[in-house]
Amino acid sequence: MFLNHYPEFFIMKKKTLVSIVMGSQSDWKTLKNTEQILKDFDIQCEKKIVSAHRTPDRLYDYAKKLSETSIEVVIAGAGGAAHLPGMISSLTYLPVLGVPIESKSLKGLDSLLSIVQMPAGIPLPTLAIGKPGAINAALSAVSILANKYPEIKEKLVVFKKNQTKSVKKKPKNE
Ligand code: RP5
Repeated sequence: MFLNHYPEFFIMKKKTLVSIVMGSQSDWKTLKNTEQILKDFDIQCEKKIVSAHRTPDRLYDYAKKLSETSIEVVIAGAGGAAHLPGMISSLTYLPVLGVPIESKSLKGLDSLLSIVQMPAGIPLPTLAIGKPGAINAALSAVSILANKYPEIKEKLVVFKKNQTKSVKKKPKNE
């Protein structure tokens, strides 16, 4: 009976549903925040380094093979001339969420503009620069998956309620 109500829950437990992909090892300090949120929701994810410019063949292989995997959402982070998320979006039908990494020279404005300014026809929902974007990309993936997996939806509802409760009505004196 329980199985009839939550069939997807049991499938979800075994499957890797999210792929976190980054242009460089240096992006991990931002995207580890994405992984942490997904862990909090018990969502399995994989992590990969794929550079649009340094490893173009790896990028093509990765994106083309996504459809043969259990992945349902891709979170792609890159910095500077950040072409990775857009290229992945152009090569797959899966939803791809872009995280602009805060770059050294331009504080991530370059990353943001490279990711967000996609031509019509290649969708790439783009989050904020840096850690807030990394966290919200994970929560966006949670929202997408919540439409299909009741267990994830329940956790998301609780998360939002707790977040609201945690905001004090008045500031504490310091
Ligand atoms: C991009 O270049 C990466 O996404 C990274 O944010 C940036 C710098 O890479 P590293 O020089 O730190 O490897 O491709």
